[in-house]
Amino acid sequence: MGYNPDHVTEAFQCAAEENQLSPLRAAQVINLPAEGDVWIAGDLHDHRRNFEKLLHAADLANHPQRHLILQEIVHGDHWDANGAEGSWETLLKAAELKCSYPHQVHFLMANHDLAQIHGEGIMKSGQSVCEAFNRGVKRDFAGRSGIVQAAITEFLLSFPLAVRTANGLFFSHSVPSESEVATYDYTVFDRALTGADYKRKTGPVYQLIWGRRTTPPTVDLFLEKVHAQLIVTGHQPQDTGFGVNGEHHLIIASDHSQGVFLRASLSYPLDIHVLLEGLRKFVAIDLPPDQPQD
Ligand SMILES: [Mn+2]
Repeated sequence: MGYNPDHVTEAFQCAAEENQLSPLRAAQVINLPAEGDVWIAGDLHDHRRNFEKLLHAADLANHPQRHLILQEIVHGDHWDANGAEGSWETLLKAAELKCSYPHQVHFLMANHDLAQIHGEGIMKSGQSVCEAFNRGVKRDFAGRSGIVQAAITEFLLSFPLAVRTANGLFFSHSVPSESEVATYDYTVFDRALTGADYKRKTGPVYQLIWGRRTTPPTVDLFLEKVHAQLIVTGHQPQDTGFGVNGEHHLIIASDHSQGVFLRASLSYPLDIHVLLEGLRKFVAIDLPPDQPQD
């Protein structure tokens, strides 16, 4: 396999530090500058070809005012016969990308990240994806897997909860469920977190990243509380790549070939129609022939 556990550990540690110390970060939120553009993918779930396409198209090296937001990178379809799952490898590529472009690459905390941090069960075909992920790390790092595992946990814990823009966009993995929005603890974005914030069902971090099927009027209330005009989330699967939930909420998915990513200006006025024009399907992106296939 050829991965050096020390180098891998260092890459995850470097990326965690860059996440924590970003000058754009205030508590749990990244505030993007009002110039350039932002590209965001929905849930990736180790879709390696889409990840390569996204990096190729975004061309960060030649667009220093472009920001790229990634979410839910772990837990995909690369399983071996022994039930080990290999998404740590794409997570490493994302960490290396953060180290190479610390001011341009950002992450959003997602529920699969939190499950992996806690080592608790999200099941897929009767198997715990978190245990499968750990088996993948053990398989590939043998006696040194403990230190790699710890660095991965630190990296996932360093993800901010939200990214916002000066022109009214708010990005988070999801929004709290219908019944939670009115009483939600909105201070979670602006302070240091404690164990209680992550707690199953009752913690505001948990509620933010596990919420589903929130109705448009309730999403509007959430937006009012966070002082934003539009929200883009992942989390809810989208067969056609995206879904529009009312006039202010766009949901995107990036874990299949019909998936999409979004490009938006950081300086021009936006509404849902402008946002929709910035969607791009992964099938429309061609990779040079030497790129890895998925
Ligand atoms: Mn999710």
